[in-house]
Amino acid sequence: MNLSPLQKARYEYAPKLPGMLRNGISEICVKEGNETQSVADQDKIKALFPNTYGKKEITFEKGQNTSTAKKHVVGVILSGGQAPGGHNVITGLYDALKATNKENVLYGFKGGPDGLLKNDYVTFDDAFIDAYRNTGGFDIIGSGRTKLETKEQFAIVAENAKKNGLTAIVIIGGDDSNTNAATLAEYMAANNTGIQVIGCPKTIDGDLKNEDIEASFGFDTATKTYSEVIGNIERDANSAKKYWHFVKVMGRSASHVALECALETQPNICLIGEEVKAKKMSLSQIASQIADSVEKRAESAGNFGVAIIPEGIVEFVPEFSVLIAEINELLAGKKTEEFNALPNWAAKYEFIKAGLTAESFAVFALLPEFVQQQLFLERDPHGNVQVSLIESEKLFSALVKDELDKRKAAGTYKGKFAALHHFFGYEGRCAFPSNFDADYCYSLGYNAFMLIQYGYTGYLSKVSNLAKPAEEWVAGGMPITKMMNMERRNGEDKPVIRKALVELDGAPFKYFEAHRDAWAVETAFTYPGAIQYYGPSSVCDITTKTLALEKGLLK
Ligand code: FBP
Repeated sequence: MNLSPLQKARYEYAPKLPGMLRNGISEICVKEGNETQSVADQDKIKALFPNTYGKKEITFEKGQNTSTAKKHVVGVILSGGQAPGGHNVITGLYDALKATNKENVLYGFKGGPDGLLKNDYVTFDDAFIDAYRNTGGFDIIGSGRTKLETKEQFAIVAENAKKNGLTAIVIIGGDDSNTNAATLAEYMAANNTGIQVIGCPKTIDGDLKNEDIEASFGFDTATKTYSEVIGNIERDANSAKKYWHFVKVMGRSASHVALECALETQPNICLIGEEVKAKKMSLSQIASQIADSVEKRAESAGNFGVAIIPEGIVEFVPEFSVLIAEINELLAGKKTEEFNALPNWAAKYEFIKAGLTAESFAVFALLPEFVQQQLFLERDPHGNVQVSLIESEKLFSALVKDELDKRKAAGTYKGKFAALHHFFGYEGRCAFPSNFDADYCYSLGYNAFMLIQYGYTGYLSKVSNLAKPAEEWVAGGMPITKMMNMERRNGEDKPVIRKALVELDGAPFKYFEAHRDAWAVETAFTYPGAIQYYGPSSVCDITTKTLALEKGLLK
C-alpha cells in the first residue's frame, strides 16, 4: 500500500492516556461514586430500565486491580456518521484488551448495527490494528445508520453474540446509537445473557454532551478542519475584496459546529439556529440582518465578507417549519401523483398556491425559485421534504440580494454584492484526528475495556477534564440512563438521551454575542491555519474554543 509521509508518521504517534490509566492494567482500580438518576422523567425511565437504572457513577484510580480475571470476547461497531478518531477508539480498546490478557479477542462488526444483525465481522490482530492507528475515517469496519431498537433485533443480536461467545459489545455512536446501547444493555441484563454493553460518545455535530460528557469525539478535528478552510477563504476575501462568501457547515440539528468555527475565525456573520428559534426570527429578518452587515461594510471595509450558516438552520425558522409541515400535508398519500402529473412548473405553482395557507404561501413566494422547486423535488422515503438537502447558503445569499436590490432602489445602498457558496461537511469527518481527538478517542476505547473488565453494563465511557493536559484527564463511566429523558418521537413517547443544543446563556454563545456586532462591520478575521500534529503542545494539543469557554479558561 502507498502511504503518505504523514500517515507513516501518525502510525508511530503514541496517544496520550489520562494519567490514571498510565500505570499498567494491574494498577487500575475503580472508585464508585453516587447512585444516579435520569435527568428527567425518573419514574418512567426507571420503569423502562429496571436492571440498569440508578447505577453508580464510577472513576478509575491508581491502585490494585480487583476485577475478576475472565477471558473476554468483545464485539465493536461504529454507528452513524463518520467522525475523526473512530479508529483510535478501536485501537485503544484493542490495546487494553490485549494488555489485560493475550487470549482476549476483539471482533469488529461490519457496516454498523447491520454487522451485529447479519453476524458479519472481522477478527482484529496486531497487523490489522496497526494499519489504522491515528488515522481518520471509519473504513476499518465501516459504519451504518440502521437503528437497533426493536426486541426482535435485540434477540438476533443476542443470538449472534452467544454464537460467537461475546462477553461484551461496544457501540461507538451518537445520541441515538447510545440510546439504543442503553436499551440493548437492558435487554441483555433482563434476559440474563451475561453480555455487557458499553457506549462511546461520537459525533462531529457536538450535540452529545451534558454535565458528564464534555465533548463528543470528532468535533475537535472537524471544526478545526472547517475553520482552517474558512480562515483561508477569509484571507482570500480580504485580498480580493470582491466577494461575499456564504459557507454552510454541517450540524444537522444543533449549531455547535457553526458557533465553534465562528469563534475560531471571527467572520462577519454566523447564524445560530437555536437563537433564530428562540427569537422566532423570520427569513426576511435574517436576510435583513445580513444585508445590514453587507451595507455597512460596503461603506467602510469594502464589498466583501464571510457568513457562516449552520446546516440545520431552516428548521429553526418557525415560519419555514410551518411551511414544511404544510407541504408534507399537501403531498400526503395520492396527492403526490396528482402533483407530479401536472404539466409544468406554472401549473404546479398554482396547485401549491391553492393548497397552502396564505401565511405559508407568503413565505413560499419569498423563496428563490430553485429552493421552491427543491422543496418539491427531493422527498424522503416517507414522502416528506428533505430539509437537509436545501441549499441554505444559496437561499440566504439570494434573500440578501433581494433585500439589497430594494435598498439600492431606495438609494440607501450603493455597494456591489457578488456571492460565492461553499458547503463544508464531508471534508472534515474523516480528517486525520487532531492530537486531541487521537488522545481522547484512544482513551475512550481503553477506558471502555476497563469498564468491561470491571463488569459494568449500560455505561458510557467517560473521559473528562478535557480542557486540561491529558495527564490530568479523568477516566471513568456514567450509566447511560442518567442522560435520558422521555421525548415524543414519531408519535410515541420514547426514552432518549437528551440532545444538547447551543445554550443561549452558555459561555460560548455569550462570547460570540458580545463580539459579533463588531465582527459584522470590521474585518476582524482570524486565521487558525491547518491542524498541527507535531510541535509545541500549545499549538498541537489545544482543543476547541467552545470547551475552553465552557470551562472558564477563556474570557
Ligand atoms: P452523526 O450524528 O451520526 O454523527 O452524523 C452527523 C452528520 O455528520 C451531520 O452533521 C450530517 O447532517 C449527517 O451526518 C450527514 O449524514 P450522511 O453521512 O448520512 O449523509
